[in-house]
Amino acid sequence: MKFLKNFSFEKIKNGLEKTRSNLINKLTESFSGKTILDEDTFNQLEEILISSDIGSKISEKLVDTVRKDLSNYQDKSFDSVKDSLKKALKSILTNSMIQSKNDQFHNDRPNIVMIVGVNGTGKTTSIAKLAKLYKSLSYSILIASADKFRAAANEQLETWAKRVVVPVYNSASNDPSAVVYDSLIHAKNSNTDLVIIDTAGRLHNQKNLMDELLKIKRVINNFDKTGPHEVFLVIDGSTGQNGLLQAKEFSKYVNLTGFIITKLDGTAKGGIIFQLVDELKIPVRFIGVGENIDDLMEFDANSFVEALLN
Ligand SMILES: Nc1nc2c(ncn2[C@@H]2O[C@H](COP(=O)(O)OP(=O)(O)OP(=O)(O)O)[C@@H](O)[C@H]2O)c(=O)[nH]1
Ligand SMILES: [Mg+2]
Repeated sequence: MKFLKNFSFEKIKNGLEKTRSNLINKLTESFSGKTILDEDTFNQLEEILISSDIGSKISEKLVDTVRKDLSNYQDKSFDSVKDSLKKALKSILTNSMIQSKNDQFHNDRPNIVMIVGVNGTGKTTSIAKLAKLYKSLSYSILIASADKFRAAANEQLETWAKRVVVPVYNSASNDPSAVVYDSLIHAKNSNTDLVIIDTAGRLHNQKNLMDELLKIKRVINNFDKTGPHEVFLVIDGSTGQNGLLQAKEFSKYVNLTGFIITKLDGTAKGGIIFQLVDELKIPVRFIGVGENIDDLMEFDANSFVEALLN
């Protein structure tokens, strides 16, 4: 991982504090002191997993795995349960995820990254955080200000971009696609490595706004038939099951290449990540664990699960 410099297990652990303590406290209560694990305990395990939004289907599968593992283990302590659970959770994430390489771009410049999602999930602030990460790899970056819907969207973007000293492309046009096209030309002329496109928040039932995404995609495609190279859906981790719906709806319009799951620090329902990956077969690429500029982490299945059950 190239972002290792920014990577902090401690931060992930702190960010997942609420999800972890929900899980660990309940698990400890259920399992401590038990030498025989009866059906009742396994049922409790399933309930605990469901309460962190891991989903009933996956929770059932996980419990089956733990039951099977434990019948083979000599040691039927809580630590064994945790070990088995960790293994099973990691395999959900690694089985379903295509190998995603956050630090590898194709050679033709600019690489085009589109950021989409419903209102207020953390798109704009995550873009600044992403820009900082990519800047640390010495990429030159331009952020396209293509949210023409919300008042003062551009000012907010400018403020965040200033903090990471990355230029923002904006124009007088009210048409997001026109801003995107102009920004790509500008990036090409200035030999910029990476264009990150900020888009307006939209709900899947706002047909005109969803259609606008198609138009932006077409404009990018006309500029470079291999683009957009990445389309990240930003999901607020605390919205739970609704995140699944968002992912399914946005997938109908754009070819999502990854998720950015934000606000994990504010929720006990971080288990939603397992459902998203399992059901949509789209990888989580970054996670947001706080409001500061360094609080976006590259997603790593191993660290995530370790932090969750530490
Ligand atoms: N605690 C916490 N807050 C976050 C995180 N990511 C974003 N936020 C906050 O979420 C709020 C909304 O963030 P924005 O980046 O403006 O969201 P947006 O998706 O661009 O919003 P719209 O453009 O209105 O759709 C801000 O107050 C952010 O600081 C995170 O990982 N943790
Ligand atoms: Mg925004």
